[in-house]
Amino acid sequence: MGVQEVTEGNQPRVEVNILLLGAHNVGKSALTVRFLTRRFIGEYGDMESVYSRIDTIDGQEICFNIWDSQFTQVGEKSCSVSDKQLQWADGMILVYDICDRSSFDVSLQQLQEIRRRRKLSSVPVVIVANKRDLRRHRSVTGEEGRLLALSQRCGFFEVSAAETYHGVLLVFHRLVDLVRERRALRKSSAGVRGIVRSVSAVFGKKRAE
Ligand SMILES: Nc1nc2c(ncn2[C@@H]2O[C@H](COP(=O)(O)OP(=O)(O)O)[C@@H](O)[C@H]2O)c(=O)[nH]1
Ligand SMILES: [Mg+2]
Repeated sequence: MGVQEVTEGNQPRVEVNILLLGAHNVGKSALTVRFLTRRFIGEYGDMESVYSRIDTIDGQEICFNIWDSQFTQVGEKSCSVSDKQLQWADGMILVYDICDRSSFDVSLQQLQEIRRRRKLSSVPVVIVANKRDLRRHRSVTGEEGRLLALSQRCGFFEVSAAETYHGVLLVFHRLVDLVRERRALRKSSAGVRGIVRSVSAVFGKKRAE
């Protein structure tokens, strides 16, 4: 897990591994490319890859490692998120297409799968409703997306990878905030556990007498 690699300003660079999930054709690659290059190119092919980009946010260097995954599901009940992906990711972006109802179902299913398999170290998730520019053909309302996010403690954004860079940028930055909050929380609770342990080591004996 990665807060390492000292940079010039003495502030350690923060590494954040972000996994994009969601059904086929929802715009995972479009969102990734938009974030990396600020551009929308239209056709992306079916490449699966991990990309990196370094940004400075509030004086802190952040290295985004982005895994643009491909949706594969063999059988009805088989897993669509691999163990490797689950272990690798510090945070996830779950994408669906607002015009494709079945892609919304896939994101619900993937979310349940993630929550079930990474129960002990729950991972921050941001749900992204993409293709907002096509809202005339919408089949999933904003409320449905927002409710799903609320019920599962996820962030939520409705965006258009085709139309704007800014909305996409917000998604990635929000996820990084959540990941860093989670790390700080884990660190401070580990600290408290350490104090409790040393206090018990000193007083434990007395208490046991
Ligand atoms: N209108 C519109 N089309 C989009 C948007 N995002 C992606 N697409 C298109 O949807 C198709 C699938 O996108 P892609 O990124 O390859 O989806 P992936 O399979 O989830 O990686 C491509 O033809 C994209 O140009 C969007 O926000 N609006
Ligand atoms: Mg793709």
